[in-house]
Amino acid sequence: MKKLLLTGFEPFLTNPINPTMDIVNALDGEVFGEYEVIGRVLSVDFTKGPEQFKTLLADIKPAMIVSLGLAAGITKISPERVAINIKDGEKDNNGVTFEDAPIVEGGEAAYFSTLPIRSMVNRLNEAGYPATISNSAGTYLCNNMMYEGLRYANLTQNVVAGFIHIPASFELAIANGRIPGWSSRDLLNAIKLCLEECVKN
Ligand code: PCA
Repeated sequence: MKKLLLTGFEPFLTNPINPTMDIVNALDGEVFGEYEVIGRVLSVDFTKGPEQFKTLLADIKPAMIVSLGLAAGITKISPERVAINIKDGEKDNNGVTFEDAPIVEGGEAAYFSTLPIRSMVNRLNEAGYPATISNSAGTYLCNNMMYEGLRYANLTQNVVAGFIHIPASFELAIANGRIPGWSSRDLLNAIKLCLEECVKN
């Protein structure tokens, strides 16, 4: 059976919870079409995170890579359109920051997602879930992992990759106090619908 690597992230910055963890743990071992999901949680660390991700890619040899990240404050499930070759912004969980730095020295400026981002948004909207395509994954760890996934997909035959940002869960919204949230059940259901669309193509 083909492998679908589904990644999430640990908590970071001011977020004591990362709802992507529960989703990837819940879907680990599930089957979607011809794919078995391998769910894994990555460190929010510019050194460790990409290393863990590359080790998983080498070990699992996935045919599909779907990475999830929390974007605290958004209200809609947001499949990302593009990853750019830049690291910049806030401290990672090891206290490290970058400014205007490339992820890969001399690498491609950007990669477009090869997941069916429009179909995912349409499917979610039809199911009653707010969703939209996002045109920037930022310049933090999420963009970094999306870039690495698409770089791998570009260097490897028959691999597709991409990234989906999700809103906070109710639990995180309560802990934070200033951001909107979704129920964990709806977040999980929405990602299941996204994966159903991904495995159709
Ligand atoms: N979101 C962050 C990194 C980890 C996560 O879940 C981001 O959007 O870059």
